[in-house]
Amino acid sequence: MNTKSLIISQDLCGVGQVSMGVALPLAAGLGLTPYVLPTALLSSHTGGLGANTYLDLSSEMPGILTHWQQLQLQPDGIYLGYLGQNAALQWQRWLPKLSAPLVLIDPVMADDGKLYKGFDAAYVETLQQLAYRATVLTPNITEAQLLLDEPLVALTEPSAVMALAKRLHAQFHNAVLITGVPFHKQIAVVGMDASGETLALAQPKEPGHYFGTGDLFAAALATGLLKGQRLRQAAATAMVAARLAIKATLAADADPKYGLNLAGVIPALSKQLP
Ligand code: PXL
Repeated sequence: MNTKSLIISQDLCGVGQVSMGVALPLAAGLGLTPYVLPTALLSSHTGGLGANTYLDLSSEMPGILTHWQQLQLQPDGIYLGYLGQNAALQWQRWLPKLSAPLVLIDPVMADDGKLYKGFDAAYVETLQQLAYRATVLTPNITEAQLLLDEPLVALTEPSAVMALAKRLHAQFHNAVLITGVPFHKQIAVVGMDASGETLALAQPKEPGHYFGTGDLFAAALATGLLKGQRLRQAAATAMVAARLAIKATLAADADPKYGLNLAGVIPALSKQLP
């Protein structure tokens, strides 16, 4: 098969386009072959749209993955985002049984010093175990601190964030990109590649909070890497994707709780990617 294949495993939210709702159109629209493994079905994301439903789909995962093994799919990449505790435990069992050159884990569980609704210390521990199997990790600052059992403090100095990325790299031996790093009036991604070479990229920050931006960043990063970009280049591509989507959301005057406007992202990225 010429096209690269990517297992995408995270939740599917009916309203509030985040996680699978972002990753699937992006990966498919850019020509990857997605293998879709939803971990939960929610009426909406959990970030302030009211009383969301939550159907845990983790009990389906062993059957699905067993079938995929029979198909001998040999994915080029595996991308894990928001999972939920039971699905994270399934991945702890299943990741060692699969092999893929790219294993991108976005340890979605917290932001701004707080765990998201529904997550607890046991979830943090499971994600710490999973992180050892990642080839690329994309936490925000809070998630990076949780992965390292460090106090959840705001970091304002880029050097402190770089030091955090170095500690993650030393602990988990993979490429690390810490996302959403505030840097004056900009927003930065700070980290290092698998060999320990550092990188820091910044771009202007739009005011406000945009749901799904981290998910879009991770999905675009996975796509860029599978299409042969180096980490720095793929991170730059993913930052452009996030900025374009935020600008389109702003231009449409849409409530950002309902997710990002992806209309311009796929044409723009397909020009940058082979
Ligand atoms: O965008 C991250 C995310 C993914 N999945 C669910 C969420 C969120 C953030 O709120 O609630 C269910």
